[in-house]
Amino acid sequence: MAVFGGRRREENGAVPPGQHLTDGFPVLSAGPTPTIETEEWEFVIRTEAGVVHRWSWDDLHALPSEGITVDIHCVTSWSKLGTGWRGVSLDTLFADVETGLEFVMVHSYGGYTTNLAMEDLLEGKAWIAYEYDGDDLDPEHGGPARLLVPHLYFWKSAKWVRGIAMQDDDYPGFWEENGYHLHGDPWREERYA
Ligand SMILES: Nc1nc2c(c(=O)[nH]1)N[C@H]1C(S)=C(S)[C@@H](COP(=O)(O)O)O[C@H]1N2
Ligand SMILES: [Mo]
Repeated sequence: MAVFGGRRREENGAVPPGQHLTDGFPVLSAGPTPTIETEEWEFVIRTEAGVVHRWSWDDLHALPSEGITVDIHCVTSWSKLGTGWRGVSLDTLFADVETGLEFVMVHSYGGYTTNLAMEDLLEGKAWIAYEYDGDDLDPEHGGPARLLVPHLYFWKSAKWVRGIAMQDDDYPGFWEENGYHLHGDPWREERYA
């Protein structure tokens, strides 16, 4: 067991440069935690043609879900290894979406936004997650549901996710407008622009 512990993994390079491990689960929110009833919750993808794909809470749960075990990395320098989630792959949600654009803006209940490239959302890289550690996702961690994009710094994993709008360029979201990097790869230390 010891060889799979944090220290050995750190020595193996599992922790990106400039990061340290935490066993806790810090809460980082730029504003108050919004209350969203699952009866009212919806997730939408809007294309450049104005087509809106819409999922209710029940619609989301009718889709195939995946258990996801991933390391997460906050730009404020904490990393947490082996976090366990359940959610629906963005590949599933984008299956019937017709778009020629390569960038998106992710929108949250409460107004938070973050920009992403399609290549960081598809092919098993991102999920709409609604369970953490076997339980419903806590509101403070983004419940009812959040985006999970673990290969990028955790500010890209929008809590209280509400929708995705296709955009024709990599226009910045909330933190990106305030100096964070447009992309945010922790292995390249893409922290600030
Ligand atoms: N809607 C929303 N999503 C957000 C944030 C936020 O302020 N609002 N903060 C981001 C940042 S900076 C981080 S590090 C993670 C923190 O998630 P946690 O509070 O579950 O640890 O959420 C990200 N997603
Ligand atoms: Mo963060």
